[in-house]
Amino acid sequence: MAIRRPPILILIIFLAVTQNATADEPVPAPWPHQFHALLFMNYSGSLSMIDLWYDWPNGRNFNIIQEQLGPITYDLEWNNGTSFLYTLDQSKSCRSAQLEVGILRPNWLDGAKYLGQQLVNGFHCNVWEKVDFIWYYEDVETKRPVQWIFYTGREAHVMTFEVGAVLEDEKWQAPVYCFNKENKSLSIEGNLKNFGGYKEKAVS
Ligand SMILES: *[C@@H]1O[C@H](CO)[C@@H](O)[C@H](O)[C@H]1NC(C)=O
Ligand SMILES: *[C@@H]1O[C@H](CO)[C@@H](O)[C@H](O)[C@H]1NC(C)=O
Ligand SMILES: CC(=O)N[C@H]1CO[C@H](CO)[C@@H](O)[C@@H]1O
Repeated sequence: MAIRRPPILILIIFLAVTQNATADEPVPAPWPHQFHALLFMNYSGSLSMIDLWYDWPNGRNFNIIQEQLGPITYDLEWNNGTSFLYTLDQSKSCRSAQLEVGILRPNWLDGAKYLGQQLVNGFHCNVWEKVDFIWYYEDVETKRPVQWIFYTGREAHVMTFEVGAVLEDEKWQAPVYCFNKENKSLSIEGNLKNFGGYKEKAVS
């Protein structure tokens, strides 16, 4: 079910973007079309590690979430809006969702509001804020992301950032029980929700 943006909204977005783009302010680097990152996550002291595989040309995005001393959750998103959230353990849990938008576009940070520079964990960063939803910190010199923080306080610290790395096709196959209607035990939490909220704001 596609959402049609009314023309007036497009005009408002256009004005907001052009207004922000003053000549001397830096803009965030677009995301590389394919990359692998290891993220150290902290949500009010609840820690996890995320293996993030972003793959724009193939229209897919994967978050493999290791909770501290806990389970691994696989959060697989396709650009057609279908998402699968599953485990590969005994519980064989899987939940799928149909979102109105696909994965983040490489230029999803376009129009972010520049907030200046800040020293973050020893990295000299440019800082932007996007739709009161996410604060994004990028290394001034290398243009690599250093961290992003959601409005909920959930922090992602970028530990590695391998441009061009691609996960093999067979790893993107959701398990067979994802296509069985009775497996609904996982709730849509964690990372899916994080960017899901951003995307809802971006289209609404
Ligand atoms: C995680 O964040 C909390 C604040 O929400 C902070 O007190 C704690 O030190 C952080 N833990 C780590 C390991 O960074
Ligand atoms: C979206 O693509 C995935 C992967 O090819 C597929 O499993 C899923 O059924 C598709 N969803 C829709 C709504 O077509
Ligand atoms: C939680 C749950 O219902 N799990 C079931 C998912 O489906 C597989 C078979 O495909 C069952 O073995 C699990 O018990």
